[in-house]
Amino acid sequence: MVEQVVPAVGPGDTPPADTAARERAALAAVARTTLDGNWEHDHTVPSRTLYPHQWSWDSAFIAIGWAHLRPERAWAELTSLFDAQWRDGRVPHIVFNPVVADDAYFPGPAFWATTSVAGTPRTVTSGLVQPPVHALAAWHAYRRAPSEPARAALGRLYPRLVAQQHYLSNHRDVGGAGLASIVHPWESGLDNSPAWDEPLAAVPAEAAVLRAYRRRDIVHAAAAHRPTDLDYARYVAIVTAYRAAGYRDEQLADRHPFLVECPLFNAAMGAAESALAHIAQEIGADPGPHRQRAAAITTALVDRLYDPTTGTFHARDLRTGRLTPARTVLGLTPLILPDLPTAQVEAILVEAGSPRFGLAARMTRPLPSHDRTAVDFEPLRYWRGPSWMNINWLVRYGLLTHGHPRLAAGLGASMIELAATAGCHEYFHPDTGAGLGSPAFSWTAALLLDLLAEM
Ligand code: 2M8
Repeated sequence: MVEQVVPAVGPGDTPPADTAARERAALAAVARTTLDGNWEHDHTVPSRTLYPHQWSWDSAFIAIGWAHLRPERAWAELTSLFDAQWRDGRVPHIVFNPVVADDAYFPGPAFWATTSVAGTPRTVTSGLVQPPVHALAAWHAYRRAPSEPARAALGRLYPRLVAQQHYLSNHRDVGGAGLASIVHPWESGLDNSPAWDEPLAAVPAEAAVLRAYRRRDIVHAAAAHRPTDLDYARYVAIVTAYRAAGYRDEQLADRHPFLVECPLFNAAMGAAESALAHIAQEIGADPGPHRQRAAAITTALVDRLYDPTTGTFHARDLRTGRLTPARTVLGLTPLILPDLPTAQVEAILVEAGSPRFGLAARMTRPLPSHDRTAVDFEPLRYWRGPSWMNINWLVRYGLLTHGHPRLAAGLGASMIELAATAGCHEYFHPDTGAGLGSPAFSWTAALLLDLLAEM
C-alpha cells in the first residue's frame, strides 16, 4: 500500500496561531513520536521495555492512532496480528517477535510452546485471547481515513474478524447462555482488576512456584504497582492447566480452574457484531446476521451480568455461578453496545456519575479503573485504581453512541489534560494525574491522537 502521511493536527507544518492550538500540536507531536518509536516493521509494541512483542487489543487501539498518521500502518498492524490467528479462529493475545530474546518478557515463547499445537501459526503466540475490540477499531480506523486501499484491507480482514467471533461464540460459550467466558484474567485486559479476586483466590497455587521463573515486569516497573507474586503464581497455574490440555476448549467446565463471564469482553463481542454489520455493508456483504447476533449478545449480557440491586454490570464466576461483588469500571463498558436498553444506559450513567467514578460534563480526572470509594481501591496498583486511556476512550465512545455529547466532551477534555500534563504513560494516578507504568505507551498515544482529531 502506498505510504500516506496524514497530519495529526492542523494543516501541515505551519505553526498554529493561538496557544491552545500550539499546545495541541505539541501534544500530537509527542504522540506521534511515541508511536513512531514503538513501530516494529509490521506492528507496534505497547512499550519497548515492558511489552516488547505484539499484543492483541493494544494493536486494535493502536490502529486507530495510525489511521490519523499513516493509514497503511493501521492496516499493517491489524493484518500482522490476524496473520497469527489460529485455525480455530482465536486471535492470540501475544504474538512473539522471534528476534526478541526469550527472557525479555515473562512468560515468553518457550513457556507458551504453541508451535507444537495443531492449527497454530509458525510464529510463537500465546494461547489466550483478549477483548475482541478489533472489528470496532477496524471500522473506526476506516472511517477516520477512508480510501480504496483501506476498503480493500477492510475486505481482507472481514472474514478473519468473523472467524474470531465464531471462535468466541462457539468455543467459549461455557455458560451456554450466549456469552463468551474468559479462561484467564489476562484475557480480560484488566488483568489485576478486583473483579477477578474471588475467582482467582480459588485457583490453587503457591508463590513458591515462581522460584522456577523470573518475572520481568518488576525489572521495568515498581513491584508495588504490579500484581503480587501470589497473583503471578496463579496466572502461571491457569496457563499451565490450559496448555496441558493443548489449549483446547472442550469440557472447560469440567477441568479449567478459572472461568468468568466479563462485562467488557462480552460488550466488545457484541459491539464487534455491530461494527461487522457496518463493515459488511461497506464491502457488499450481508449485515443482517451481524445485527441479529449483536442484539442477542446484548440481551444475554443484560440477563446474565446486570445486577438490578447494584445498578451496574458485574463479572459472573462460572465456578460458583455468582456475580463477583466488585464495582469496577468494567461495569460501565456495556455502554459501547448500540442496542443497550435505556434502563441499563441510565443505570450506567448514574453509576459513572457517582463519587465512585466521577463522570461529569466538567471533570478534573478521567475515570479510575476501580470504584474510588471501595476499601480495596489502590491508586498506584495497575488495574486496581489507576486511570487508563483505552477504557476511558471506550466509555467516551459509548457516551457518544447513546447521545451524551456533553459528558463525552467532559471526559475527553480530562483525558487530553492528563496526557498534556503527564505524557503518554501506560496509566495514571487517578487523583494526582501522575504518569505510571511505561512512559512511552502506544495505546495512550494512539487514542490521544484520535481524541485530538475529534475534539
Ligand atoms: C498488560 O498485560 C500483560 C499480560 O497480557 C502483562 O501484564 O504482562 C495489560 O495491561 C493488558 O491489557 C495489555 O494488553 C498488556 C500490554 O499492554 O499489558
